[in-house]
Parts: sequence; structure tokens; C-alpha cells
Amino acid sequence: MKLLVILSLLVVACHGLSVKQQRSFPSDFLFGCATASYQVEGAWNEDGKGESIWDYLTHNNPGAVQDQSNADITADSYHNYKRDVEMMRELGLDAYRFSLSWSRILPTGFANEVNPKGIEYYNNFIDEMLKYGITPMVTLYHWDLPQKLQELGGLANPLFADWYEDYARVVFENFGDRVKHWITFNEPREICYEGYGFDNKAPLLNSSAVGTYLCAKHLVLAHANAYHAYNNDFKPTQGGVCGITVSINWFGPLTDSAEDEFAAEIARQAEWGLYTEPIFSTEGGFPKEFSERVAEKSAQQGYLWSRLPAFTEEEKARALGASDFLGVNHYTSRLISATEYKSTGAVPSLVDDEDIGIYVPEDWPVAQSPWLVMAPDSIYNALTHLHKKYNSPVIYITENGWSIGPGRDLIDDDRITYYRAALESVLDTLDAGVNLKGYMAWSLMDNFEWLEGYTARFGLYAVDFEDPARTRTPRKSAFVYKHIIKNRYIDHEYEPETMTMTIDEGN
Ligand code: PNW
Repeated sequence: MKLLVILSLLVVACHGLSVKQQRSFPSDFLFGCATASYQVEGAWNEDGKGESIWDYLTHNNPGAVQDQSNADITADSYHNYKRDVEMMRELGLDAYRFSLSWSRILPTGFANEVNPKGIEYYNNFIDEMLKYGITPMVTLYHWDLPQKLQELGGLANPLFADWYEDYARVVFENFGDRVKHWITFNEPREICYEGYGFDNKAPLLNSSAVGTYLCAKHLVLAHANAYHAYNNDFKPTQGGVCGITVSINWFGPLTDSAEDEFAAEIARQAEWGLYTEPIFSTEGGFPKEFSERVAEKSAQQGYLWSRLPAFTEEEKARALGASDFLGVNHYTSRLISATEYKSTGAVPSLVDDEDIGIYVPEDWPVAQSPWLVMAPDSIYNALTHLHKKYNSPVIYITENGWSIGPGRDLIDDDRITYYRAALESVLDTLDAGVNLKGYMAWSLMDNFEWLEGYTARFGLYAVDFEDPARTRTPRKSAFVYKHIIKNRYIDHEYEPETMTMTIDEGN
């Protein structure tokens, strides 16, 4: 008898060990998808919308885009927004992150003239989402600056912070009764480095030595203005939260040498610390070591001031703590070396200021977009670092995704592999106690991928860009994501039985 009991206990114990513990996402964890106005809306000049810098770039310099395309129509969400909400319901999304087109709301960029049709479009869209219990998460600026403001210098002009506050107030006033999650800027690095410092995003300014840093300072101050405007004048009655989304990929050391550790820290400071440090650190201002490096190089290069402008004490105090959460767009990782794999950048430039080597192991799979590689523990490494560095802020992953080639291929197994690994990393991150509240997949549907045009597709839904109706069709990954959201765990064996989508009861 005793033996039998021991034996059966053993069987139970072994069984427990062999079945990997099923980890689940908290019931209040927000699962969503993300898009951006210029990439999906179309209707570029309809109903009073003004020209944006992306309209200007694609119309005047089409050769800059890989396939010479533009987003004049793109997925035409301006006319298809009801279908978009239907897709959200099919997937069972808790939330949807989208952005507002500044020039659709304020055609000249300034708040003297509000376009009622622009307000109406977003009102209808927001109301349609709310009708089905989908939480709107709204980005005020996802790269489509009104062209008129660019002509005045755009983010290189210190007055930008005031223009941006005026715009933000119009937005809070019109939509804040229903929108409770605000994101001021999407990806400062891509705005400032790729747009002002380089020629990879509008306005293709290629002024890495000075432009990137001017933009960084004014963007942080504009964010702080909008945050305080919300906090003082809207939050008391509207009760939402306001944060910023920064692209935070992981930059780890290539080896565990102190030199590589330091080089990786410099990379983190230059790539995203410029934007997080002034807001989320305890000291405020731009990151210390990188600031010292730019100041030193600037002096050697004959500048009478550091190319990285300092904040005044008052500005520093205004930006510090000015965020209710940190939005993180996370896609990939890089390994950083102090001595190996260095590329020679122009002098002076941000790349020269960084002076680091970047390595990507050959066995990390590469997406259609060459910069996007699948790295192990990528989300976990980045988010646990932020958690420690910035005293456990509330974090949302506001973008994460994988591109495939052009066309409407519906079987996207490599994307499924990526999403499952990413979401396992999210579970590891939650286990580590990080204050992570939600995850938005990029993207709900195929869209205009900036200078990659339509050559890279990120959609859970394929879009037929040849069809005037811009028909949307779910890919296999859409079914897998839906299954995860519904069950709150990742079933690695799950295969959709059919490719027919339906709306589950309650959605
Ligand atoms: C984001 N990187 O851009 C943007 O927010 C989206 O508009 C865009 O479509 C999406 O990611 C996919 O590219 C990024 O170099 C661009 O790591 C570059 C990087 C990350 C994000």
C-alpha cells in the first residue's frame, strides 16, 4: 500500500514536471494593434486637409521612396474606418493605437483655423470604437508635420514647442471626453535622427551634427508643454493619462568587457536616452556621458558651443517627470563593441559622436526590412533595463512586429514565430515584475512603410492596394493573435482550422 502511494505520488510529480507551466497574461492587460495616420488614412487632400511633410516628400521627391509610391490613398482608412473597427472586433482587441493627422485638424499647422471635417472624421472613428468597447490610444504626432511648419524650420525652431502645445490643446478639447490614453510623440529618434540628422525620413535634412540635437531638445520641450497643458487643464475633468512613445531597441555589449559595456551604454544614450533621460531619470537633462562626449568633440571641432544644446534649469525641471507612462516601440536588438565592427561616419555627426561598433549575429533571422532582426530575449532585456533605470515606470509596448515581402501572401509563419517569441518575452518581463500594462502589434493592416513604400508588409491583415475598395484579408498571424488574446496564453501548437474570420460574441 505504502509503495503504491509513493509510486502514484511519483507519477503525479513527473507529470507536473513534463507539462510546462502554462503562463497567462493578466485579464486587464491591454492587447491591441497600432497604425499611423499617414500610413493608413489616404484622403491626403480631402475635406480641407492641409499638406504634410510626407505629402510634400512623396510628391516632390518620389525617387526617395523605394517603389516611388506614396500614401495619397494607401489603405484608405479615411473611408474604410468602419471596416477597420470590424477587424478590431474580429481580433477581439482591447485597444487600438492610431495617430491624428495634424494637418487634417489644423490645415496650416496653426490653431487659428480648425478643420471641422477633420474633427468629424476622428469623432466618428472614436465613437465607432467605443461602441464596441475598444479603448482608443491616440498618438498626436506620428511624423506627418504640416508642411507650413516645416517651412518655418519645423522641430529645429524653438517656437515649435508652443505651436505643438496649441495643437495639443485643440486635440484634448475635442476628443478628451472619450480618449483617455494620449501619446504625444511617436519615436523621437526616428523624427530627429532619421528626419533631421539623416535622409531616411521626411524632411530628409541630413544634418546629423546639429539638426538631430536641436530637434531632440525642442521635441522634449514640446512634449513637456503638452503634458503640462493636459495635466493642468484637462486631466482634472477628463481623467486620462499622457505619455510619450520612444523607439527602444536593445543595445547590449558584444563581450562582457568594461569597454564594451560602456560602448553599449553610449549607444543606449545616443539612440534613445536623449529622449527618455530628460523625462524619466531623476537628474533630468540629456544623458551625462554622451553629453560630455559631444561637448568634447564639439570643442575639438572648433565649435564655440556643444552641438548638443543644454536645457536651462527651468526647462530641465519642466521636462522631468512629465509623463504618466513610457510607451516603447520595440523591434530588435544590436550587440555593441568599443573596438570592433565600427563604421566610419561623417565628421561631425551623431555616428561619429557615438563612435561604437555594431554587430548582428548571422543566425538572427532577418525580416523583409533589413534593419529588423529577430533577437533572443529582446523585449525582456530592454524592459527590465528600463524598469531598473527609471524606477519602475508604467510601460506600454506601443509597437512590435515583423515585415514580410510585398504581395498578399496570407501564410506568414515567420511573423507567427516572431510574435510568439516576442509574447513569451513579454511574459518573462511580467514575471520579472516590470510594470507592463499592454502590447500593441504593428500593424493591424498593411500600409505605406515610409521610404520602403509598399515593399515591406507588416499587416495582420493583407490589403489589396490594386483594388479600389482596398479589401482587407486576415493573414494566418491574425488568427494566431486572436487566439492568444482570447485565451490569454500562447499556444505554440495552435493552427487555425479555416481562414474564415468571424466576430466572437461579446466583441
Ligand atoms: C516604426 N529601427 O518605425 C514606426 O513607428 C512605424 O511607423 C513603422 O511603420 C514601423 O516602426 C515599422 O518600421 C521604426 O530601426 C523604424 O529599429 C525603424 C526602427 C524601429 C521602428
